[in-house]
Amino acid sequence: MKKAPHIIPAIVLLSLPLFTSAHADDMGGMPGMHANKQAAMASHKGQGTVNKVDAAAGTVNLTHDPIKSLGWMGMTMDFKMKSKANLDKIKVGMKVNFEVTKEPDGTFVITTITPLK
Ligand SMILES: [Cu+2]
Repeated sequence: MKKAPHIIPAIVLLSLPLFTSAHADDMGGMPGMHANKQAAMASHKGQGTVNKVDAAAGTVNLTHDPIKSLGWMGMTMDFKMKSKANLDKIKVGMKVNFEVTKEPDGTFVITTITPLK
């Protein structure tokens, strides 16, 4: 709930024990959104603001704008980083550009993240 306050609470409550990613939750009720292979392979560009950086875990919490190529609405969520090294220059409060891809296990991973200029 804290990560994605706009998700319908009933869905969050039902889904939290089963999924760790906010998108696994909110897309569970929208079959087809993330199901096509093109979306799984592609890199999707997003923009957002950094709320939290966990360099040790290699995760970042972002409030991101809608990402049309994924059918995502804007939300606040945790992302795993493809490489922890990408977090070197990322600080809390920064506006960032990022690219996200879907891993075979269904999680969304940030491949690049750069401060907005
Ligand atoms: Cu999201």
